[in-house]
Amino acid sequence: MVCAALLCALFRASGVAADPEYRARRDALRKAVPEGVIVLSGAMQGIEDLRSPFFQEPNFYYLTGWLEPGARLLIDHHREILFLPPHDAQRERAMGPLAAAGDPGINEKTGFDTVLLIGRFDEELHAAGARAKAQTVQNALTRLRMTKSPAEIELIGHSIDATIAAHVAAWKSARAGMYEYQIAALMMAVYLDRGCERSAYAPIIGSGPNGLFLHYNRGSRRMEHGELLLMDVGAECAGYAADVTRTIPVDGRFTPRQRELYDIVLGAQKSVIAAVKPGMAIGRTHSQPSSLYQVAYDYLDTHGRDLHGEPLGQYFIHGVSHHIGLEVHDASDIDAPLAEGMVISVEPGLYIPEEQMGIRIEDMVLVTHNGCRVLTAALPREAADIERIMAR
Ligand SMILES: [Mn+2]
Repeated sequence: MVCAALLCALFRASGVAADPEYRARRDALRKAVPEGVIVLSGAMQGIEDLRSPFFQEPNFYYLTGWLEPGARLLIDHHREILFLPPHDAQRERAMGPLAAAGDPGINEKTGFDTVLLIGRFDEELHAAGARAKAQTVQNALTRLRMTKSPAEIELIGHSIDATIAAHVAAWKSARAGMYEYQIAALMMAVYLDRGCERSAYAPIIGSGPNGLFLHYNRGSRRMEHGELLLMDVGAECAGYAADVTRTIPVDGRFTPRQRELYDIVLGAQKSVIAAVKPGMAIGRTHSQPSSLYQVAYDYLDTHGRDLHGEPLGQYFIHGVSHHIGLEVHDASDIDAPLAEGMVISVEPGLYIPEEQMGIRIEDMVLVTHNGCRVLTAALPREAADIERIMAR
């Protein structure tokens, strides 16, 4: 994988907090909340937390890039202070060296002019005087996070590349007799091998009837001939999530009915993608006449029929879009109109219990000044292309 120096530094990040982008984000937040005192606590991790590696709180990571536990941030109109826990020999014997206030070079390492021991926090908060309007800060931070910087879009691109490779690997391996967890395992192996930290969410590998469950993550079923396999799987690399779904035929060829329904979902997805542009609403109910949700619903409801001759709109049972960034369902005001620089999913689906079939196709798009760019376009979604790649 080739990447520019800055991005390489950010990728599999450690000690990247000094990147000026983080300071620029703090400046932007200070401007958005000029009156307030902003306090954020980073995630904690005890030495007894053995199940998962340290995972920074996303807002804290967004503002600091800091990846060690127990930190705190204070921003007021003229200062920004990073508070760090003191050195703890026992803890560092267990976890490896950790930074503390007073270390040589700590300002360069953190990107903060002022780094203090966490024990100084109360005193500094008192000195800052005014109280933050918590809601205002949250809203301002959410608004900042909704628009991705060029560096963030590059990082999301890394997550997408790794995720696409995982999906293609799954297509080439899937066959009747395999278990869902084996598909999850091979997909995760692809992106972990590329340096990604983790899955952005528990992989959803639903074969046959399990495709009906939106967040099915048990992965325990054996795939049978003639079934569909729904794979909603995305990597998290350098903190950024990918979120991609494809639905493929286990045997490598869609049946005529599977193909009919697949093409309807794909058609709905294409009409939503064509409708994405600044000013458009994502929408989540029928209350908004012009929204991405409505575009998807209208398409699905006017194409095809169920086994009783009824329209298919009733089988579209979730939202069509959400923001993606540091979190797979990223901080967002879902009612805010789209704007250039936002990254969202487009994921219509049909879930028909009577036919034991769930089909979802999910791509990630970047809102541009007059439309959108499909960031995940390198992963085919036409039925014929999927069948060609699966041909064996
Ligand atoms: Mn999604």
